[in-house]
Amino acid sequence: MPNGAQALMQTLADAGIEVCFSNPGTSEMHFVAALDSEPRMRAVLTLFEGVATGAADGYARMADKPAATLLHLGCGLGNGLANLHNARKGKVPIVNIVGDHATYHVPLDAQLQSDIETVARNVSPGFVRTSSSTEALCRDAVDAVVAARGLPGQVATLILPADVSWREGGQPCPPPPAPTPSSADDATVAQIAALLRSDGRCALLLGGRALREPALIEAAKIAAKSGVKVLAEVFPTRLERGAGRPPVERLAYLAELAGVQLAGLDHLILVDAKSPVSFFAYPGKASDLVPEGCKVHTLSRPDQDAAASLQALARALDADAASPALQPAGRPGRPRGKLTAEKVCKAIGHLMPERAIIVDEAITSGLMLPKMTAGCPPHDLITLTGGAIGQGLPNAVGAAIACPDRPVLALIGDGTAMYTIQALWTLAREQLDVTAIIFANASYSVLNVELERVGAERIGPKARSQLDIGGPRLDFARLAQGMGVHGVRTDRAEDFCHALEYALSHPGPHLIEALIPESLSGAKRRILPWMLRALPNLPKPVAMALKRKLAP
Ligand SMILES: Cc1ncc(C[n+]2csc(CCOP(=O)(O)OP(=O)(O)O)c2C)c(N)n1
Ligand SMILES: [Mg+2]
Repeated sequence: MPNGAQALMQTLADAGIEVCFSNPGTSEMHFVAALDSEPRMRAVLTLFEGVATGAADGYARMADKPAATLLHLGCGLGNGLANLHNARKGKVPIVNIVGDHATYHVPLDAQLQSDIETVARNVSPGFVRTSSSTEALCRDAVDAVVAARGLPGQVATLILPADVSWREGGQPCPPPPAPTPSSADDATVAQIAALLRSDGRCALLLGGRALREPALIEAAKIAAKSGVKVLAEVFPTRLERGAGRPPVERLAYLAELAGVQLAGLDHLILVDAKSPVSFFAYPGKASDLVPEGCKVHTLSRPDQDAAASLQALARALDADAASPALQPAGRPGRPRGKLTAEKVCKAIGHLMPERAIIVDEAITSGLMLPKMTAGCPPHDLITLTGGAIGQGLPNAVGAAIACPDRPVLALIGDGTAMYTIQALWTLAREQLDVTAIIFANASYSVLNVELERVGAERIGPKARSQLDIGGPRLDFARLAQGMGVHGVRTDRAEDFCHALEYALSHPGPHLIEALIPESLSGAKRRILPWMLRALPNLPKPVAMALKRKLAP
């Protein structure tokens, strides 16, 4: 009979889990040893738990099924928490295997003893279980996989005491078939169809799975027939976009700009999306972004099939045969001269390869990315769903493992890059086809904008210094080289284009450090809060034009 760990490994593989992103310790040694008993399981070592969890997130977004993580007790899980939070917000499935002390060792309160379940509950509220016996372990694991894969996907945490892992008597357990999700019922579809036929101004707000191509096409057909506005949530888990696909207008990050997009609506119809709220609260500003008098309806909940629900709505509106508006192909020209964030985005638009996966954690430097890449060949866009930075490089690891035949471009702010810089080492070790582009503006630039926006009284040098990462100057090209990744540094658009062409034509990983000024600085930054405050009082076309200029 296999031991617990071997049976668990087989059970996970039987349930379709093929990758384990790990950072192990002593309590996980039997699980580590069991990796060699299961040829279907790929083991990917990361040098920090935040890389393991972020990689599992990126993997699941692209593979549409969970990976496992292997984490070391409460502290290891805690180190991985920020990216598990991002996965939770993105409704992404992950199965955490967290090692624990042997059951009889727990009461002794040894050095690494901590309350793992409490750490886990924050990110996996739907499933936290400490397996209590080797016999029950595989049943527990199947329950974890079932909970994780959803719909909606979620983070499930299985805590594995060392003795449960090492004892004989493991009993592999087959997974149940995945259930077929329901779609919106007839009454809901009929009610929403009636709204779309009425005189009221309506918008569909798409999130989660509704941002994949099949759902987008249905939404675009509905829009072609009924004139409904189609919006996407601010930070999509995975948005399928590019030439030949229906374009969709994303809600803006800045609440004031989102307010302009939502102004005047009578009905907001949610499709696998949350009703929109401001990212943060600001003194004197509304947190709920739904305009006064606008009613919120739900076509499809996160546990339902968004594409099928939209298809039912299209049928109810006789829109099945309507022609959806599709994004025409087109790329920006080749940028020249001194490098800026906008020129980096332009170069990416100019050179983006076919079937790319774009991970966007460029923060302020990515403002022009949507515009510059709209007409590029079809690609997937992964964004920062939970706002906890340090997601992008780990996501790129996971996305590249999920889709080994697709190029991955990870666009990362310099501040953000340092949270999980260890991901570079895993990129090199696994020889992943990832090009990381670091927007080196030597600043936590977005926080400078926020400092102006929150209305802080006086901003002194001590405050400013907390947002300035320019001294000592980070050297990302050398950090990359130190972790086995080919790295270059550039401050000219011509050189950047050459570096990107080289990276895209030679298997990765690569890192290109783009030395750029802040996108929002000086007068632009000072005027921004005033402009945002003025927006609600401007005529809508003027306000929309300003919105498009600031955040296209
Ligand atoms: C886990 C976590 N810690 C801190 C923050 C606060 N935060 C938001 S953006 C940011 C700095 C981003 O800097 P950078 O990546 O250089 O982008 P830039 O603002 O320069 O465009 C920080 C520290 C956060 N969002 N998440
Ligand atoms: Mg920065």
